[in-house]
Amino acid sequence: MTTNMALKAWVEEVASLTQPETIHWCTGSDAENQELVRQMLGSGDLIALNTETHPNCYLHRSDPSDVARVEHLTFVCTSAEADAGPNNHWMPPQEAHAKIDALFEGAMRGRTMYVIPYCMGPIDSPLARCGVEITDSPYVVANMRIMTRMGSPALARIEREGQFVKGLHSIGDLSPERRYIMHFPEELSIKSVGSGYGGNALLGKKCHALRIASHQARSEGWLAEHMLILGLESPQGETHYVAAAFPSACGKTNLAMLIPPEIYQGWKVWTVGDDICWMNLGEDGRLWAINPEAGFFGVAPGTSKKTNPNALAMLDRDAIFTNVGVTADNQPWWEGLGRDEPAKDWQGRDYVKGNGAAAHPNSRFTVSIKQCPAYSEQAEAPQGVPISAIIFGGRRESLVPLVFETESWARGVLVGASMASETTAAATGQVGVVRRDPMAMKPFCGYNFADYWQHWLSFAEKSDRLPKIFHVNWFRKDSEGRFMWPGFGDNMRVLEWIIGRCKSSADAVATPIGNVPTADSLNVDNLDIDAGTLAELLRVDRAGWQAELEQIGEYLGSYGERLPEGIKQEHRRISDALA
Ligand code: SAT
Ligand code: MN
Repeated sequence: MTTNMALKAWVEEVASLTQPETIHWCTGSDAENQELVRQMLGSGDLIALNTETHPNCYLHRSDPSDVARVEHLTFVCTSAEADAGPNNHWMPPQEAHAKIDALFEGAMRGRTMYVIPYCMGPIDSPLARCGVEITDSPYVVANMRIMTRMGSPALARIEREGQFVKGLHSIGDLSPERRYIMHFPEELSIKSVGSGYGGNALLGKKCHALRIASHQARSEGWLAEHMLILGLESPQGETHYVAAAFPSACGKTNLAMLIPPEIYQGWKVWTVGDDICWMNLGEDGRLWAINPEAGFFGVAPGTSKKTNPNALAMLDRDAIFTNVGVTADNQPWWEGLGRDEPAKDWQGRDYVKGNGAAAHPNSRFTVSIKQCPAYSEQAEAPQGVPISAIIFGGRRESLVPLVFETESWARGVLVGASMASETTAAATGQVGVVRRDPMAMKPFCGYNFADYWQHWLSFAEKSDRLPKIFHVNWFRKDSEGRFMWPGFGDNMRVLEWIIGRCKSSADAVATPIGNVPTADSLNVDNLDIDAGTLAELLRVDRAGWQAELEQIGEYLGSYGERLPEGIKQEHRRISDALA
């Protein structure tokens, strides 16, 4: 229980609405986790995997109609519709409460209601924020235990500070017709019903750490972003930290823990986070970042010894797998693993070749960040890490160069605001359609994008030591549909150039959209890439960009009156330079 009266009253109120059989306050202890796992093995919520190859690893199969985020059922419920913006689905708060409370009525009958106090960020960090999730899903508890600092220390902080974000979750009847994910940023609260999957159900993640936190960050003067954080250490022992925003399922986890190619002797990448980044200005004028999460909820398919050896190394113990296939000897399996054969698919059916994928394309692993071989001790630093460069990137098979540097903060904000990417399986809906995904925050910004861009722009008035902003694209394809850039570990070459630009030691050519590497400033030693392909990857196609800028202008124009002058100005400047 708790000494915080607001929390106590809320738990009582929720219990009388949802009518659980029992209430369990989570402490986060090992014994508690073991008991939960035991119960879930009994109920079939978890399936034990091969204990020799994968000790303490479990498989969860979600309902086949519940396998990804559902953006069309996700609402931001501010009092004024314009505050949620054209980028969000909106409902008036009262109507939203009424609609969703009706679905919570009696929803936990016969079930245990878990109360999960959690902290997003290092437990003693001034940048961290706490929340409490109430859920009837033991699977959510097990995941929150890995993904957040959960249990007694978080409750102690809540009792000290008094403030916390309220998250109410029930799997309900898992029916897509009775599924909603509602956010009430003005009340610092979240209500989610009808889904047990990932970002819909682990409320600390996208719901709190992005949608609610972005809203909070705006009023408090910081940034809550959909970014990985990595440290790049040179052979001389100098470490630069980089934050990078890519849409879901575009390789953030791989980039966050990449292993540099052999020619990069003595270089090392340190992982601080793979998905979310909270940044605040330090007294020194630099942006300091923390990873609010404590684990990875990573995409399994495509993860192999070749693409991400660090990920593979952390997945052979103490991990939860969701919707992957299994081999005949009960090891987890997914497309692109590059070893063994599946015997059962993600729905537990016998695997038949040619009859669909064994692992769902949005199948996931949940694992503690501390198991990552590249784990950075700085992930626990209360003050965070100082960011030298911010990278934006999308999945674009044409036009967008491998990398370019923006000439100023305001230009970087425009480039972030104009980002576009092909959609992926991380959300339900069509895959492979190019859509605008500003700062990779389209599904996650808890308020009007126009105000969000203004908030970003405002940092230039507060500091002259802000990070440099870059844009990258690992996903260019040639006329035969083959990827032109090898990606994965070789992205190190682009990171080196980026850090080189931050230190004024790497060369660049100015173009209307920004600075691209000179032919010899990007290290392509030992890389099987011909000069023509490299030139194409770095080329700025004027006519193509003119058309792109026109589309960007139309998109930005849809934000109407609220669109910041600074954004219009930068858009005009690039358009003029291209004319
Ligand atoms: O399901 S999550 O929203 O947590 C994963 C993602 O889409 O990035
Ligand atoms: Mn994400």
